[in-house]
Amino acid sequence: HDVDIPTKKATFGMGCFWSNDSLFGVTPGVVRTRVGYSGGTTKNPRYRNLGDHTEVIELDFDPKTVTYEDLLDMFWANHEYGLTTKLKRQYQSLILYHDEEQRDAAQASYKVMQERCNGQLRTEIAPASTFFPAEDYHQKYRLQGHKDFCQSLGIDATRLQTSHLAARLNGYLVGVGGRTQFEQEVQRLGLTEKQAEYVRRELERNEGGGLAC
Ligand code: MHO
Repeated sequence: HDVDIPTKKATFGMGCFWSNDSLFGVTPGVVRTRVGYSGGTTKNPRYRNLGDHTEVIELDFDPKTVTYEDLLDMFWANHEYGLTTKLKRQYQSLILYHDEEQRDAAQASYKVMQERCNGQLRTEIAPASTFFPAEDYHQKYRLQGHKDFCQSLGIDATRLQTSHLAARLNGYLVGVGGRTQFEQEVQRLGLTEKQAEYVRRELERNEGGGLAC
């Protein structure tokens, strides 16, 4: 389930966090993901009472495999509701940086995008502050649609936020990541042949769709 290597964090708001969770969960170099609320000041936000917080995804990534710049490219390319639309705070386009390097990279990519968007970009860049994990039912939302499968794998509420396998399956099951990549790592993920067959079936059924909220 778990991968024990040194990681760095990245935090992004890109619209509804369910689909971002699937997208980043299967990205090579992303080790773990969790979704939650951040970027605001109100205490203990909940989904039905977000205050001034935003839906964000928090990633643990292996900088030897994927760079923060790569992740920024994915950030810009995968917003649920676009980059220039006026949205409520819940869906704010948001980069929360964890160190000065991330801040500089975020600001540099922002400049390029701002030009491309004719000054209409609504993205905000801010230092990472308290991250409040979302309710269990939001974690690996797509994977949780496969209740029996989760049970057979021992994926419980805790593991939804800590397991590398859960992050991967949450993408593959909705057709993200692709068959080729799945076959390359299926051994490493430690699935039984029966479990692998189940994932292949869903992957093929959903390939090319699946991401929209
Ligand atoms: N369209 C979805 C968005 C959920 S996302 C966690 C809904 O209205 O339920 O914001």
